[in-house]
Amino acid sequence: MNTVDLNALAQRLDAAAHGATATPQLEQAISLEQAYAIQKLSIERRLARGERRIGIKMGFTSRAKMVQMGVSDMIWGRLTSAMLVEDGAAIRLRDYVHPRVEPEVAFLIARPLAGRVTAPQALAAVEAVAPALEIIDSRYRDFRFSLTDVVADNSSSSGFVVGPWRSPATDLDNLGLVMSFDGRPQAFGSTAAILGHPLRSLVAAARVVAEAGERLEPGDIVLAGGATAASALIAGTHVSLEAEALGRCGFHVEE
Ligand code: OOG
Ligand code: MG
Repeated sequence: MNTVDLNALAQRLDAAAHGATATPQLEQAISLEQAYAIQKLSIERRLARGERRIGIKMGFTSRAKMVQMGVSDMIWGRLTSAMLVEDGAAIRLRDYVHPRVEPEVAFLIARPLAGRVTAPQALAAVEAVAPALEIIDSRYRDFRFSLTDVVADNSSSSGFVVGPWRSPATDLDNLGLVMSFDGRPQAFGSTAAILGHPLRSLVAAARVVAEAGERLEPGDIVLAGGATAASALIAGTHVSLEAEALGRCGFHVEE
């Protein structure tokens, strides 16, 4: 275990993401702690290129996602400014390896939040909530990975679109979600699929960042996790999410 070159693996995963080229699954067995260390080192490479840290994403917070990927532990990853796609903007398929999209909910943080908090305490730290689409892109060949592989690969973070921000008083319990490709429904879900209530994902986010010695900062965005299985992106399509009580967001996919 001690012979794992964390920096070399971080560099390899960062290069795969930056160059939009697939890399083989990690050949060595690594611990979860080492996987998060690789993730942190790979993000430091992005920050060194001028990207800013803008929040975190939670993963495998719904059964649908766990079943699709065969991973049953919650994971998290870091979001940077380069991953933010403006609502309504276009992305280019060639900038990714094999991107997929999934419907999510986003929280905007108003006050520092970290550690073991209750759902009301977490909600009190929220400035606003919004519908969101996460563009995930595993840097691993065939989009296949183990738990530690995906954590090292920043939990497949590659892009995200956030819709209009709404009052944190918006009740997030069991809101219908429809993700469409060119107006045709592609996936149906509910915010209740996210740990029963998306706020539980924020509670978990506060705990995991604290375990990493960090905290959620004012202005941070937290993605609660996909409510449905992810769908592969197709060039020439318009992807949209219609979320009950939250509104819509979307983006175009170019070649
Ligand atoms: C890992 C990322 C999981 C989610 O919302 O559950 C995730 C993956 O599926 O590649 O983003
Ligand atoms: Mg996700």
